[in-house]
Amino acid sequence: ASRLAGKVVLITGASAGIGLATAKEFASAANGSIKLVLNARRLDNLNKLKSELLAAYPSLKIHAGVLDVSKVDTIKPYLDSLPDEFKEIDILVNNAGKALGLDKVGSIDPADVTTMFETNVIGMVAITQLVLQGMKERNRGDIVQLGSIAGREPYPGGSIYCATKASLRFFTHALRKELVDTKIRVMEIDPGNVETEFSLVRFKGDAERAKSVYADTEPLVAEDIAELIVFGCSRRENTVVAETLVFSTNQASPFHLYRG
Ligand code: 8X3
Repeated sequence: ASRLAGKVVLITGASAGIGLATAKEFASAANGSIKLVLNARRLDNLNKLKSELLAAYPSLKIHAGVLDVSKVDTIKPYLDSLPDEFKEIDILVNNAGKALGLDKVGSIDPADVTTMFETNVIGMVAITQLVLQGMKERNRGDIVQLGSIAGREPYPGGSIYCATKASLRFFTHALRKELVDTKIRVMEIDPGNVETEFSLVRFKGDAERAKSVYADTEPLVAEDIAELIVFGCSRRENTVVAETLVFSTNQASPFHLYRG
């Protein structure tokens, strides 16, 4: 835990799911001795999280602000507006991302194609480029990339989402190679099914359909992934947990999901 002390951690998409759980896990692992820069599209949820965390860990420093990474022109002004004590980002968690629909090619709403690529790829690349500048100057920092089994094994109905996560994967691995002569670590975590708002978003609010994804299984929960993120970031500085494929015990691929 002391390896995390005093670090500045920026988490995108921190208002729910894996992002929210990761904020809590960093706060807990560092016992409040950490600075969190939390952003998402919804400020009310972030403010709720902020007061909850500050009540539990009074020594925490938290900056909560609105950011939609898919609006790339807003990223630099957002980063420039951070108060000085939050400006030097040590850990960037690229968590914001989404799947929309399970439609087959030929029937995919072009707006969904654009939104998925803009959020999962274009926005992720844009914030990474900006945050990396300071990391390079300081010759330290961790970049944690939320990939997916979908980026390794494409499945029918997931063409666009899978393509965005495969893009993230190749971007991430090229980046690690570019940074091999630095102290900057690049980590990728590829989860299978995790029960969050992910499926509710994918099915555009259809709660029943979203629930059926996890029916009769014991899916991973957001905290499981948060623990792995914090584990990676709290290794000795010479250790890079380069990539982690993580399933619930019921799952072995997008196509192998045991429903007991
Ligand atoms: C989430 C995993 O397989 O539901 O990224 O697309 S999957």
